[in-house]
Amino acid sequence: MSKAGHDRVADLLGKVADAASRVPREDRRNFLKRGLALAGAAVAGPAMAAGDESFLPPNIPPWTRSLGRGVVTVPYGMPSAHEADVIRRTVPWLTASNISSISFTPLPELFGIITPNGLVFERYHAGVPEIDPAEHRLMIHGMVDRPIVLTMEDLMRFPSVSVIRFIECPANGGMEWRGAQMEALQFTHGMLSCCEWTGVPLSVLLEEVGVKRGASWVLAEGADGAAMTRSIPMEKALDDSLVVYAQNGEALRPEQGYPVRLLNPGWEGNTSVKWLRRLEVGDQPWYQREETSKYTDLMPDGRARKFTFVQETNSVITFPCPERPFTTPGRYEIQGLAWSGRGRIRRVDVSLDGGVNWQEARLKGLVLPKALTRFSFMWDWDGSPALLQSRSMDETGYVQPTLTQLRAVRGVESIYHKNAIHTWRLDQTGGVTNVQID
Ligand SMILES: Nc1nc2c(c(=O)[nH]1)N[C@H]1C(S)=C(S)[C@@H](COP(=O)(O)O)O[C@H]1N2
Ligand SMILES: [Mo]
Repeated sequence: MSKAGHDRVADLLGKVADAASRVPREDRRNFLKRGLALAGAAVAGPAMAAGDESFLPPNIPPWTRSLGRGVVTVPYGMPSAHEADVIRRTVPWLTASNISSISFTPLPELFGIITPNGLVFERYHAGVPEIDPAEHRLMIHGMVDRPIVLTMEDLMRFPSVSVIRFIECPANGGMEWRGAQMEALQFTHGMLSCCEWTGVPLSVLLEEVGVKRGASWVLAEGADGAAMTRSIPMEKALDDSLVVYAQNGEALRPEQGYPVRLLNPGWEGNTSVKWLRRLEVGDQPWYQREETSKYTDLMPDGRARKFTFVQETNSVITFPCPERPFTTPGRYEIQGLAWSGRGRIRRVDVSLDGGVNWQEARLKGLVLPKALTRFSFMWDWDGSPALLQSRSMDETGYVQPTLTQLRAVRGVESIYHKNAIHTWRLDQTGGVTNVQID
């Protein structure tokens, strides 16, 4: 990149860094003020002035002395108003408009491994189409014995499965390849979600239509204005690809492909074509835009890696992080997320000194293949600065590389598949910043 290019990126990143470190905290402060004002206004009885502790134990607070709101006041439940800053956010300079754009999952604020439907990151190339499921069809044709056009009702008559799987855009963290540093976990790793998906195995649908001898690829096409199209090898299609219509117990959200999308577990998010309208069976890939000009990785020698489908193992510490700093010295549970497109997470190590010493973290709760896995590490923080890192290993034995190792192999021209070990610098105040070290 030219000097001017570097300056431009630095300038833009500076602005984002400012915005990122400023917005959540200010939001929260204003919000708490607003929340308290609201609480004071809504209840009968004494208003609570700042510093008023009359509602703290052993006193009885006003909301215990009055009736709350009744059922179906809110027919579709929403989070508490006090959670109003737990939202998807965008990086405004990243895309020219919000039609072909991306929003990021608020990873710092989430618990467990499931991403709530309203917080799943969004990526679309031509906006969210308005689709009436009654008018939607899925056509399966090409090298098949019995081409079909399915209604949603037809599709839902096939036996279904439900699985918990992550979706990650391979551009996640891509801004960091050339040294750019986003000062918020939401922006360094937030093109990532994990839901319980329900639908029909693609293998079942392919069996229904009868794949002809010699067929080896499946083309998936979306019904959005971008008509997004990707070539999927038959091996994957018959292994664990799913045609899904539900996420986390309810119909897909419009942003996630309502009424139906393809899900290629563990593979780059781009292959999970949303608003799925067509599957064509063929004997070679179609070399669409999204697998040639985009979603290929430019190597130092000028050649490009193509069909880089798998999201290799990655991990990040989610607490502490820039949005959720430590406060006073004391005992903390460091937490984070690890995932691998090749299967289960076998092990996660944590370093407090920038990768010199490593200690094994505990894997919490469910450890599922191709799903987010939460890890935890108890630490007595004495108030000294530290360089916090996590390093995951998946069940194939593959270990997350350092940024230096990754750059040595791939150079710095890539955008996609940055799965390097991430470093947070913890300072004496408990504040956290994004740093890159060897
Ligand atoms: N039809 C269609 N499918 C699409 C896209 C799109 O623009 N159109 N974007 C893709 C990309 S680049 C990603 S990363 C994932 C994101 O899925 P999500 O929006 O459900 O998080 O959807 C993929 N499927
Ligand atoms: Mo993507």
